[in-house]
Amino acid sequence: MKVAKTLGQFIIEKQADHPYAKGELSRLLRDIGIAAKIVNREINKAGLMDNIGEAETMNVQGEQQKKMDIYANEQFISALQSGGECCIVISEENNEYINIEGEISKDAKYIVAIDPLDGSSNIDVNVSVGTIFSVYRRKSPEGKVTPDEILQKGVEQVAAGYLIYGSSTMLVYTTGKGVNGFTLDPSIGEFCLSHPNMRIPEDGIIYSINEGYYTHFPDGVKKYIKYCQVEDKPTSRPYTSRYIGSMIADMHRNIILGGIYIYPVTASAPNGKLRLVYECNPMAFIVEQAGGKASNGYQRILDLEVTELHQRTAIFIGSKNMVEKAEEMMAFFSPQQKKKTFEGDIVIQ
Ligand code: P6P
Repeated sequence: MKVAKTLGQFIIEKQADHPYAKGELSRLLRDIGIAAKIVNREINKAGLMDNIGEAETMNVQGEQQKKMDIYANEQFISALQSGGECCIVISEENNEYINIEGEISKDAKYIVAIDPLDGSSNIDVNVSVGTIFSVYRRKSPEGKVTPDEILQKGVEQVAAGYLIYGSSTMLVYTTGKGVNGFTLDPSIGEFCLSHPNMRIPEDGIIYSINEGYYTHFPDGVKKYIKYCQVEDKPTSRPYTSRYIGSMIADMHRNIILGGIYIYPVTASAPNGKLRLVYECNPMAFIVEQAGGKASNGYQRILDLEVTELHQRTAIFIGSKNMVEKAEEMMAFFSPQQKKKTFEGDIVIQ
């Protein structure tokens, strides 16, 4: 029986892809893998320990934190701190970015943005959840980190990935040379290569959106949903609606089978719900590397200006042809609002 390649072996093998990296990025990915195994262990025991349910705290978004949100955040920050390759952590669970002080991190050249546990409210009902991470290089390796190093566009990412804690635990990541998936083998405690060179089908028959908000959607989204529901054999419609309420679970399925995930602007989320820096940018990098597409309905996610750590955006992400059809509907039925600022510039809303 062929022995599966471990994450560590794969990273070292691929190190040659990054001549500038003298192993630092490899070690950073290893550190993330270690924290993921620890978080996975706790999630698998959720319910047996006093680790599910609400914590007494709110996160920066004013959302009730779950005990596992805090635990996962602590584990990833601790692993990055002790690994020494990361100097700044941006986390959904922390209002400000975290400066990783300390002797071993003083020359660190990477900035990590992380959603430690996306969809954590699903843990209490045993639905798959995930961790999302994004890696940037410092622009100036010496001196104090500057704001423009923190708010880099998605197109500047050097790596991005997600963990899905599901029926099996997987790590899926890219460093800009394709997407590879690793499944945790609990018997040896190693992530092993199980999904080499992942590609998302250009077409799919699955659309993922919370139709409960239908009345509040932009007309372009409403028209796209109706397009998905119309009978049309040559285009395999009607499509199938699948929405788990955990983006990582929906996205992982859609990457493997084909599909589109949409979280548009709604009345309660006028700028969208998902965050650009540690949810949409990393997922967009991965999906593009797998041959898919990701936009806010009008513009490529990876090109969006980053103006604040926790900014939100609408997202249309998945199979290339499905995203392009949705963008077509948005352009026609919900044309991007353009307004002149008092300087006379055109501002796109
Ligand atoms: P709604 C989880 O909170 C999350 O960020 C995504 O993982 C998920 O797809 C979405 O929000 C669910 O939001 O408004 O449909 O409950």
